Amino acid sequence: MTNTTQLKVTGMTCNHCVMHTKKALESIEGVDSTEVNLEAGTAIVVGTAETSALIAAVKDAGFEAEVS
Ligand code: 9UX
Repeated sequence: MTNTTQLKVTGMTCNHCVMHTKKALESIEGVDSTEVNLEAGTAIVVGTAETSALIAAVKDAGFEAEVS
């Protein structure tokens, strides 16, 4: 089932960070699209991937994430 998940992402300080987060999320199988916002510290992810996999990918990219 396709879900839209909103994550709170902390630690992003520039637009390059945003691209790291986007790439990390979009590299996960089942992720169709992402919208990452630097000012808001949010990532909206559309797809079928498990939330835990999304959070793990953001952490691997060097940031912190939680469901918001
Ligand atoms: Mo946003 Mo950078 O980093 O080294 S502050 S990518």
